[in-house]
Amino acid sequence: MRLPYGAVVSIDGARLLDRLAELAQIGAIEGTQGCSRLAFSDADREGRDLVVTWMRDLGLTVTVDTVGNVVASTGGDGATGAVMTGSHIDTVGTGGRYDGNLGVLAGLEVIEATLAAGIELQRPLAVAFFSNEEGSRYPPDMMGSLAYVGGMSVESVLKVEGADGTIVGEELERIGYRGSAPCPGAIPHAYVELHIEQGPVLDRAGLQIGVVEGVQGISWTELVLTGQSNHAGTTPMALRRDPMAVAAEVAVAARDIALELGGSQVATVGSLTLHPNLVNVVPANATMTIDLRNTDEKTLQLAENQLRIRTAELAEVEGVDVTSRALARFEPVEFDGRVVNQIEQLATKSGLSMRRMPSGAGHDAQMLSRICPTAMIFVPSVDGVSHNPAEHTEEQDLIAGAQLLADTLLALTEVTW
Ligand code: HGY
Ligand code: MN
Ligand code: MN
Repeated sequence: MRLPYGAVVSIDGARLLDRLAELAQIGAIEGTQGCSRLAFSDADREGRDLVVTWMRDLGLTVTVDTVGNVVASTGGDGATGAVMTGSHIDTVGTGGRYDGNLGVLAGLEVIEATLAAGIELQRPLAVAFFSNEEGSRYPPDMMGSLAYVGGMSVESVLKVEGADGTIVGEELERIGYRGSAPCPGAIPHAYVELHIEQGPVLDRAGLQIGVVEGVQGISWTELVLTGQSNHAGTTPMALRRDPMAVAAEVAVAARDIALELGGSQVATVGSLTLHPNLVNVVPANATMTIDLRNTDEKTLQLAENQLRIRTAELAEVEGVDVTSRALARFEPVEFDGRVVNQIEQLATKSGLSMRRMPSGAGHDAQMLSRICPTAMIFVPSVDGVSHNPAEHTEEQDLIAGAQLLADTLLALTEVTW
């Protein structure tokens, strides 16, 4: 039976919720509903194995590429010409159970429901999970999807060294996901990603759906501040070259710059390591990361420049040396208006409350938008909390988002660009 335009398949919400719960058991964080599955860790491998088993059980063609991206398709040739969906199943170290996982498992559910309904589609459907979306163990974030679209060579991905001193290529080999499918990967007809909002906007407004128009720009920098290790008791304050003092001032400066610029500007110092990190030793060096984001590229550059100048001034006064390394830099992305409109029309048709909005978080969709018409669907995060084991989205919102994803993917199989 051919799918008449706009007719839909109804997803099985209970099956989706069961899979989300089962996957969340892998790397579960004791006493919370969150999980920890850092990219290419044993927990990541276990999660991958479970999802690949579900994909294979549906009889899908499953490919693993040279950086570990996994694509499952109803057609014979991966994602070529397919309407594609997906996200990631790696998490931050203190992650929730929905970040990324919802998009992958909802995509799988849409395919299962479509196959069960025996609907003949004009185009194949594909669902993917991309390697290392989080980037917290191995920068940059969205590493797998960036390579998938040709934005980072396989060779440079494989040699990235993690904060823990391990190497991507070796870890991929170790967990058995250094595949042979080509990367960059096949070009889909369209890509739509379902994701939790991870912010407070929808929850505060009491809305069910975010129709995502784009993703804000991201700038990750690592600073190494080098001073002079010294005795905490005998070294007069005037003789110190204390990198921790500079790190503290840089963190406050980053926050002040974001507050002064206002709007969507955010600044985060998420990691700080001191050496030798001992109670009675003035540190030798401090390594810190700075995450700056803005929906506007010019303002993001302004924030970067202001912080760079401020850091140099603060270091100079203290006699501390600064080296900086860019860990990730992505300009703001605008999604394809045709796909955004399609989502909005179908959400309206389904009577869902919604609003258009940008994404504050990075997503694989921002990379796929380089090679095909792309957009995203958000569902609310309770209290806007994410990257936290307490991350939560209500069941009815998870199911409504997955159903809208089904409606959108199937409608896009009927659209020619
Ligand atoms: O950093 C991000 O926005 C995403 O969670 N990787
Ligand atoms: Mn995510
Ligand atoms: Mn995330």
